Amino acid sequence: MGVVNVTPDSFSDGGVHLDPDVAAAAARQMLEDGATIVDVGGESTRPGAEPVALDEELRRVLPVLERLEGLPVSIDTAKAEVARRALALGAELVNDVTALRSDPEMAAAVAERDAYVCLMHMQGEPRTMQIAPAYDDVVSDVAAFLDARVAFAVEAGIDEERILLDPGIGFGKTMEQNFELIRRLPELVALGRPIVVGFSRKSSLGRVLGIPDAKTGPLSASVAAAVAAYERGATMLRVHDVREHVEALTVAAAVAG
Ligand code: HH2
Repeated sequence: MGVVNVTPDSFSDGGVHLDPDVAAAAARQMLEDGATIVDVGGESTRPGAEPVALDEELRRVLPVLERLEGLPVSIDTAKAEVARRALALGAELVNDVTALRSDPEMAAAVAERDAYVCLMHMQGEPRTMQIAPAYDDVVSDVAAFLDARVAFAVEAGIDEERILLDPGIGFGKTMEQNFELIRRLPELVALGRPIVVGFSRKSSLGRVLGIPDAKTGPLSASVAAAVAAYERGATMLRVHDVREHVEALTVAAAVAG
């Protein structure tokens, strides 16, 4: 999954794709480079981010979605109206980092179109989530949360076969907790739904390299995290640098046989 952030403030690529022509061209390049789908988002969820109003989010993403009609697109949003408009323009997947908790209309928006949905774990909310993340056991807690969100989604009329799950790397987690989630990924795979992992460029990848106040991590570290997640059962890797990840994952798949 290639990341196309149409925002001024995303943590690693804010402002890069604000022009819809530039964003659409980047998305097409990602698909050419081997992405299965591109994830278009108009609201940053980086630590400390402030929410974006509906009108502004629509203004950012709709021109990009219009330019990508007919191509495999995911919409990264927590707002049902944004999801509805994206699905009407052909998006196939709704990537909701709040796992259907933020907008009471979101589950219906997904169900009425029989769309795919990615349910992600987050402790707290972006503005404050990195202040003091706390768990009994991070992996069991995330697994229990995701299991409960699947039950909620199915109850709301979403076909279980359409659901993907994501541990939410960096969303209310310390560096150690992020790495533990990858180490013990098989415990999330055991939930029975495909697992999405988004470790690309995240700050834990800079911190583990010895930069305590890193805001991002380098490409080499992103690729290592993606391969480690793949080897532990991840189905989809959400990444900014598609070509390099496709190359690395092709090799990892060849080794796996
Ligand atoms: N991470 C980000 C945003 N959306 N969605 C899923 N399913 N999983 C993730 O790990 C994930 C996500 C944050 O990364 P990015 O989109 O690059 O930054 P920002 O939120 O600052 O736009």
